[in-house]
Amino acid sequence: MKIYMNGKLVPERAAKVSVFDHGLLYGDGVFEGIRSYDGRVFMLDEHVDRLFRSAKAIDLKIPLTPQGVARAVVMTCKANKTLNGYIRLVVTRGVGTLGLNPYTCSKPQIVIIAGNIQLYPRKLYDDGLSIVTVGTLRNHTESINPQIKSLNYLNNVMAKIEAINAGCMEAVMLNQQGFVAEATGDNIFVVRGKRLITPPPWCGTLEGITRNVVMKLAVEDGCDVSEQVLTRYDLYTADEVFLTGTAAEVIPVVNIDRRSIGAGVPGLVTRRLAAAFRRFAGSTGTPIV
Ligand code: PXG
Repeated sequence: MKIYMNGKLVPERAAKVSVFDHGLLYGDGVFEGIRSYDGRVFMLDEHVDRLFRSAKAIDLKIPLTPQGVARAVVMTCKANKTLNGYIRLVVTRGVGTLGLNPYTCSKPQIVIIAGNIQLYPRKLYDDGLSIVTVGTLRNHTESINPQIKSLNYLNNVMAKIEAINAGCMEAVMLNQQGFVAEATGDNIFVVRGKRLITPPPWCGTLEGITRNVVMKLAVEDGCDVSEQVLTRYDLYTADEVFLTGTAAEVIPVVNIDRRSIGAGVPGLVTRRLAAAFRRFAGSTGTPIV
C-alpha cells in the first residue's frame, strides 16, 4: 500500500510519524473518514470542507488548499486502486517539544491512507442492531465541540468500551442535559410515522455527512424531516430507529437497552432510506482518474 505523506506517496513501511508529533502526544490534530464507491470518492468536497472547519476550530493551519487536499485524496486512491474503499485523511499538529504548546510545532503533517473498511456484518443490516445508552456523556460543546473531528476520540472510545462490555456493538451517548447526542461513530434518527427526527448539532452531535444526505433523500421521499431534542423516552417509543455514518451507511436499530424498538424488526422507512442511500452512493462522487 502507498501512503500519502506531506505531498509524497511512500511505501507503507516508510510511512512513519515521529513520537514527538503532538498528534500522538496530545491527540492534537483532525481527521476525516471517507468512502469510495465504484471508482468515485463519495462526498469528497463535503469531507474536505469539514476537515478545514475542524482544523480552523483548533487553530491548525493546513498547508494546502481544499482543492489541493481533494486532489491528494484522489491521487492516493488512484495509486492504491481504492475503487471501493475507505480513506483516512489525517492532519496532525506535527513535531514539537514535550509540552502542550502547539506553537512549538513547526509543520502540520498530512497523511492519507486509502485502504479497506471494517463493516458491520451483512446480517445486522437485515436483522437490525442492538445498542445501549451508556454512562459516558458526549463532550460538552464548550469542551471539545463534537463538530470537531479531532484525533482525541477518547470520549467515544470509552462509550464504545461500555457498549462492548454490555454485549452490544454500538452505544448511544447522551449530552450533559440528558438529551440524545449520537452514537460513537454514527448519527441517530428516530422515525414516527412518516416523520424523521434527529438531534440538532447543539445537542453534541457531529453534523454527519451521511446524516445530511439521508435527510435530503428522506425529504425527496416525502418524509417530514426535522432536527429536535430527543430523550431516551423518544428512542424507546419510536416506530423505528436507525444510525447513519460513513462506515455504517444506514443501519436499522431494533433494540435499545434491551427494549424492543417498534415491531422489533427493521422498519419500512429505514429500509427505503437504506436502499435510497445505496442508490445515491453508487451514482455520485469525484472520479478516481
Ligand atoms: N458521529 C461521530 C462521532 C462520528 O465520528 C459520525 C457521527 C458520522 O458522520 P459521517 O460524516 O461519517 O456520516 C461520525 C463519523 C471509524 C470511522 O473509522 C468513524 C467515522 C466515520 C468513518 C470511519 O471509526 N465517524
